[in-house]
Amino acid sequence: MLSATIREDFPILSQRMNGKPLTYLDSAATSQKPQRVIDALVRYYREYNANVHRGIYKIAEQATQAYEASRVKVAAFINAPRPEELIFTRSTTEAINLVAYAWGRANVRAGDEIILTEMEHHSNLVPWQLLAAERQARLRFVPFDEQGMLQLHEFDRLLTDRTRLVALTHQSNVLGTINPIREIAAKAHAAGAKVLVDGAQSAPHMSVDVQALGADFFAFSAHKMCGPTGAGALWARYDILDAMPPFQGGGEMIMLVHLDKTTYKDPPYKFEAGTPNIADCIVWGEAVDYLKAIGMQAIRDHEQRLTVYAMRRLGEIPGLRLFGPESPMRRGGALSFELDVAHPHDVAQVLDQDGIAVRAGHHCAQPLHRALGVSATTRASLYLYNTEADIDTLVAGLYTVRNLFSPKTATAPKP
Ligand code: 7TS
Repeated sequence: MLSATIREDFPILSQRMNGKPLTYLDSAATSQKPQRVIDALVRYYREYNANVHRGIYKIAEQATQAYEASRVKVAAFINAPRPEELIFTRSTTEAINLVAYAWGRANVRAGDEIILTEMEHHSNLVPWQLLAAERQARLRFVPFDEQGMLQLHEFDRLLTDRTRLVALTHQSNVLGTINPIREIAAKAHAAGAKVLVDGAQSAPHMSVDVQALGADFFAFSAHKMCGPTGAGALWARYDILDAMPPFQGGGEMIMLVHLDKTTYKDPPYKFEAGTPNIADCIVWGEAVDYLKAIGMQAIRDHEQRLTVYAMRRLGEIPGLRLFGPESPMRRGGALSFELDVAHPHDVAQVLDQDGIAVRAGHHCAQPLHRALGVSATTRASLYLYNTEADIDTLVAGLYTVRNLFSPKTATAPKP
């Protein structure tokens, strides 16, 4: 059980929104930050702000040490075999673009195929479209069924000796589906393909072991796991990184520069051109310490219990259709739904008046919504600081929406 005082770690949760206590249910978009993460950010700027890997004065060494210590923590968080395999980026989006640009251009040729799924976030779709157009490669898509589960027989059919890469999300940001990465990776490797896992929605919510998953690339963001915005990472196996050409060129990624040619540093520095996002990368380590102290299994268990409760309570609301797997074992706490009487944007707007923060729209997954046959959904997404009381507030808010848009069929939540 998570401690009941966890909410107190997050100062924003005691704020009011539109005169009501804030009920924050949009952690799939970004998580809130505990006080110690906020403090660590201020401490960096107040006490040891300096560029990394260059100064030989005291605070520059302190900043470099903290930056590299954070790399070690973030790498260990996903059980990476070596910290040098973890490249700091701006976000999941930048990490995936790094792979598409640097690895993709060196390894994908005309006629090659990349397998994605129909449930991808645009950041694990558009970079591959750009690469495929440039290389005359072909994208193939694994569909999902009415339960929001990938149709693995279709994956088996699409996987051939032309497949260079299988790139898919670990956990869907809309359906909540947790995909069977280990099984997919084993098959992909047997076919000679590499596997990229979009971990933006899994790393914050479950214990991740990139070695056990069998991934070759794993991308994730600090801001969805209690860390700051503007920091993310790409993990990849060292041999793959070592063979990859750089992504961006510039300072700090070089060994020797002549006017006509340059030799590069070893990974990870080869892929970290220019001054990195020092402050936020350092503070990400603080967020990792915070999550680890609570325990990722405890967080997963808490969210699973809350998801069961939320699914039951949402299921009581007339005209509400929830998407994604019915089994809480197969999903995380992203709860996307439609309500027959109101458009998702209207739902979110009415909820906002009650201090409830949810997201409405396509959640950067337009093809997924097309496959569901809807243009938009309302999404409530859970994290460690949410409680049953938040769900009750959401459910009461949804009855308000119902009764506002359909007064003739006015109903009330069950006591
Ligand atoms: N992949 C998945 C599965 C995501 O959910 C997101 C962000 C990203 C990639 C991109 O992460 P970023 O940190 O680079 O932006 N998802 C969401 C969302 O669902 N609502 O806002 C952002």
